Amino acid sequence: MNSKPFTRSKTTHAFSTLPPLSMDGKSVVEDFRRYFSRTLGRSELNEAAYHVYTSFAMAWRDRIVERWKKTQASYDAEDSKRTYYLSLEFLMGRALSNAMLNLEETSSTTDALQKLGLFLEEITEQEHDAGLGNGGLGRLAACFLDSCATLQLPVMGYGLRYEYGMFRQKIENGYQMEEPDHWLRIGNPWEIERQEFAVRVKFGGHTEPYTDDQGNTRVRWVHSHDVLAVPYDMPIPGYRNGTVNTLRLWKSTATDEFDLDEFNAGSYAEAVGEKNDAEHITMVLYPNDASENGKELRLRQQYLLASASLQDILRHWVAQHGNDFSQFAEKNCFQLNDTHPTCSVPELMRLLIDEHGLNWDDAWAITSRTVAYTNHTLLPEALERWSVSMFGRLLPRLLDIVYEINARFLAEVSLRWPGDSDRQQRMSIIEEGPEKQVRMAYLAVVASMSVNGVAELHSRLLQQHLFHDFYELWPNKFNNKTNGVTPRRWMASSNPELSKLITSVIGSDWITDMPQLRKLTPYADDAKFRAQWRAVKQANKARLAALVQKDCGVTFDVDAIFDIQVKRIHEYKRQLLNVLHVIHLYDRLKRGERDGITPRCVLIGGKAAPGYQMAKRIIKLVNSVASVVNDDPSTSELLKLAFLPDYRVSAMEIICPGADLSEQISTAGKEASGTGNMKFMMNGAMTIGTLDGANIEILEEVGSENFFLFGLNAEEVEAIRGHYNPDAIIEQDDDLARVMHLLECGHFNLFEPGIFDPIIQSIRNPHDPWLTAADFRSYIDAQHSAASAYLDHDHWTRMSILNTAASGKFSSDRTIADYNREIWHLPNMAQ
Ligand code: 26Q
Repeated sequence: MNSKPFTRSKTTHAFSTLPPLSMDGKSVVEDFRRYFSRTLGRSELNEAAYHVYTSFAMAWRDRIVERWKKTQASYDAEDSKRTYYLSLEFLMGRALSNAMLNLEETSSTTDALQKLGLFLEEITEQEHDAGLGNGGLGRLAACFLDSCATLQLPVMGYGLRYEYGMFRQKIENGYQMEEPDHWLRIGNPWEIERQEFAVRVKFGGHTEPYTDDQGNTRVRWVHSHDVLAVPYDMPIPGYRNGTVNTLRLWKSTATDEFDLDEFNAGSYAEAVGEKNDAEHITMVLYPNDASENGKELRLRQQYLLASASLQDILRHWVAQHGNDFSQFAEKNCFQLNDTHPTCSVPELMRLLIDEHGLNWDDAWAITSRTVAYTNHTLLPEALERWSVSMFGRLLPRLLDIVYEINARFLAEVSLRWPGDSDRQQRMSIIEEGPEKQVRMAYLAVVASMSVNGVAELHSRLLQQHLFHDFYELWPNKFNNKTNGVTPRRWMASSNPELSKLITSVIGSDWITDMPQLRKLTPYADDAKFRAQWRAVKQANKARLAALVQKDCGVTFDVDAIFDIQVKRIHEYKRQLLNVLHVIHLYDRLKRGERDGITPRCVLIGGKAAPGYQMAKRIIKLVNSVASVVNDDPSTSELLKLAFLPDYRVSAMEIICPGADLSEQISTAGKEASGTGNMKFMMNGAMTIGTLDGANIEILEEVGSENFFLFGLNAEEVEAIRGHYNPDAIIEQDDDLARVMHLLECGHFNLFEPGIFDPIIQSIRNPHDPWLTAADFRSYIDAQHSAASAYLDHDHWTRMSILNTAASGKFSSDRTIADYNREIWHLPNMAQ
């Protein structure tokens, strides 16, 4: 498939000596005009908003490509160690404003555009979000790439180029509707197709032994149905440092050989049908952020990513080092983003043994020293398992290898704990039972040199529960890497006014050195600074209110407290608890209680997995309560509730700067980390939250006087199970009883009787895993404290400043520095 190089290589040399492009705004805009009128062939600026965006992006892309080539050439020349971040999801959002921020100041471009009557904001608005992820895990991968490039680390992302990203969410009659997100339809100026690096990936067929030239018995994988994986590269620019890293996304296509037998038999359509099957693999992102267990197409996606990426990496290795793998483990690291890319373990073994002739022990020494695994969940339903029969049918050679890994591993277990057959069964990578399963998390743990959770509590729970047996065997493998988010996108780019204000007092170094934000602490006592801070917050609230008006038709008053919960809809995240609080406030207002009530605007947003009925029902409840509350003239002055449709990265860029109160209210022990909590904190929101995930570390950094804490902790949650009695709690709590009564009498669903019965039952269920009723009282009390605190604007603004000042730990630069210091050991590659 490789295209032929030109024979006269002097031509290539000629390109590397092109003069650098000017960064002056005028010359960027000149290039933009050339792309618009000559390359895209358009003439009227005002009739072609999308083409304006594309040609402007192309002008910036040129400037990135120069730096990109240089960076990659320097990595090759230095032959430094590299890390590959393997992930089924990269939730990149928009690229243009990020590219402009990271490359250079943008003011001169803004001026040059204005001379043409164009506004930068209108242009950037044209870009479609790259929504190639579900939520936290996918966005984390995107923040990590930004930090790796900013820290000048040789890290490359590998993922899938889904034709359709995360579905678009519409709300009809209060219900979620899903629409396909064909984000590539109008083209993507940020990707470069690399046909020349396409690779073949095998599926199906079977394995057979054979004897090679040297008389060794080996195995080959035959009669497979192959597909072609074609890479598309996206540039990842670091913050003003000349580094541009790569995100390589695979698209599946058919190989060019049609099935000749079928073709000759006249089955043209069947032969072409096979082409379709191949193209289906990367057609769509699975929209579940917990589980969609056992779907064959999902396993095909996972293997395509693993196989294509590893072949690509090994090709590059062989081009540089020949077939000598003695230094491979010193020079390469694979970070697995959850178990989704864990096929990489048996696939690396297969490639090293079957394709490169290594023996088992040498291949295992390489694999087990290069792979590292990050876990993102404790929820049992989210742990990946594949039926052995499907796995073997689709990936027969990999199943052989998984069995061999397991046999050798169990031998090690029985050496350590002789005769403990219980433990062997518990730890086996293959789960026995009527339908045998491959436990992907165990495979990842066994093969990895490092296993990490994503916040202190989460990592501790992994060691004490999910992976306890493994922790006893290999305590040193286990570690924590508390998540972080990039301050470039989540402050500098999305909150320019706050960034300017911060920079005016402490300088701009905080953008790449977030702990410097601590220097803001004394300014919390400075009345003038507080006034400026509040003015910025009010302006950001106005921007958010405009979005809510446009997308929900609900009017938010910027003087009210903006109380916000945006994240995937999940029972463990307890959007339901939030709604119960809104109903409680509504009830109090209806009872005529007005004294000391703080005007409040509550915003909830997020997508439910299309098959998750309870989550969809919760969305309906939010919308039903919203229409009652907002339409009631006796409450709507003081209380508003809106459900924001189609929550996505670009919406969060407007939401988090405008938030006063950040809802982080999951049942303790269930949210691995959370990352939205960090974005809100940086932008000066106060958190109302449980002792869960990274909330605990946020509380530690900011102090309990600047955080609204409530609820059971993780130990208490486990201790209460077995004697939890929600009916008794409801009976003893007047406020909760009244809220339940409003729900149960159908006040919010007069025309659709019974639709909320499953929700009511879940609250009253003694086996409710999320313990909604248990935390109701302390949640209401914490909300009450927040509301009172908000009435004292000066005090609130003080706390807001202190939250930003304490948020330095939650930069993904710190997280990546931790990964690098303790796992990857990559050199800094200043350009
Ligand atoms: C699994 C099997 C089949 C199809 C889909 C999936 C699947 C896809 C996505 C399972 C899980 C996910 C995503 C999980 C996720 O986003 N977890 C979140 O990760 C964040 C980053 O570490 C944490 O902050 C959150 O706490 C965690 O919920």
